[in-house]
Amino acid sequence: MKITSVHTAILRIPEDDPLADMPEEAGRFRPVVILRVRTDAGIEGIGLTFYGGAMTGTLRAAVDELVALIVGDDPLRIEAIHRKLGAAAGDNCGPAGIFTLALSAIDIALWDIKGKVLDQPLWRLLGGMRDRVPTYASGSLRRGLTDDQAATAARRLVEKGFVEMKTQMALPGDPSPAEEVRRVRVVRDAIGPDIKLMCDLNQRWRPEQAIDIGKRVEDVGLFWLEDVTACDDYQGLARINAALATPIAGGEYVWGIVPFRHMIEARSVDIVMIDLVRVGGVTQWLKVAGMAEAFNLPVVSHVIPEMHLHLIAAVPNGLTVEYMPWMLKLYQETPPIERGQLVLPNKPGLGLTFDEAALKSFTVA
Ligand code: SMN
Ligand code: MG
Repeated sequence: MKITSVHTAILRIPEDDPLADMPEEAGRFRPVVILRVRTDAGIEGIGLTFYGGAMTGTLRAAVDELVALIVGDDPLRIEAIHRKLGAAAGDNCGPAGIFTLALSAIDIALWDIKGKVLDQPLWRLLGGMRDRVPTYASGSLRRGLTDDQAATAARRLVEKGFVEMKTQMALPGDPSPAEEVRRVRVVRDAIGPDIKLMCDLNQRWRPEQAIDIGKRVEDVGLFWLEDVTACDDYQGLARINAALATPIAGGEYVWGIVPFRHMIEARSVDIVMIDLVRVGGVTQWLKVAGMAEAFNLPVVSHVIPEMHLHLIAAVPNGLTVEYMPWMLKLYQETPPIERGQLVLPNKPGLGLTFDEAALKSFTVA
């Protein structure tokens, strides 16, 4: 089998909040690069990538330049393609940033093709540990909301049937520790004790702040505290992790597979979060999951639940899928949630088909 043609586009997706209808700022868009890879067997694989921000045109160009190099190649030889693209560019201008983001879109599309060729959904092809996975609502309970808005949004999520959800501290401005604690208690009080509640700091605390506020919120019973300080301060994270009873999660901000080794060896995190586009695609995501398994650690996903559910379901140490609904509108159909769990699709590959009308309405270039 050979890759015969490739196509990319840039889309702008509205930044709304479909889960709790509590957008922080209306009228904003997220840029995404989508990729289609076609083969001589008539099979098409889809992939995408993002985080390019104001450099999304550059990211698209990187995908175009890299994917052009594999036209004519066998799409099932994914490691060989990684090596080829590394030698062509990434070994010199990588391993992080635009190269890895572009590589991930290609890797995802190749795995979609492999699933379709073998007529298996990815989660079964990659391990098939379970056919339903826990999921948590994300993107609604943001730090920029007022306490009242956060409480209302949290109650809406419970009404919608979510049994796990994520909020944020590190509030805007220069909040006191007491203000930080107040916010997370407002959310906990709105949802009651039985809902799993995670909290993201997005690297905004210093280690001593994380230890101080982390101790003050221990009785809130958080399922995890995420990215409590700079993502690559492995020693600082380890100090925080040792000081707090609440599990520490991290990993979404690091690139490729090697930083996870340092993070895990330093005992910086209890829960390893792996981002499909920053890690280098499905191929590399699975390697990090295996590394975490060897250290007796669970893994969780970051954004794009419609793809990540396959990976969390495939591996034995998958814990929960972040239900961040940004990109769901790109597809004709996305996996349903039943009793707080995502139901894995039985269609081959990713099981996703672009909604052509939606793509048209979001396409800018
Ligand atoms: C997050 C970060 C960047 C983009 C989207 C979401 C956040 C999360 O850290 O974990 O959801
Ligand atoms: Mg996060």
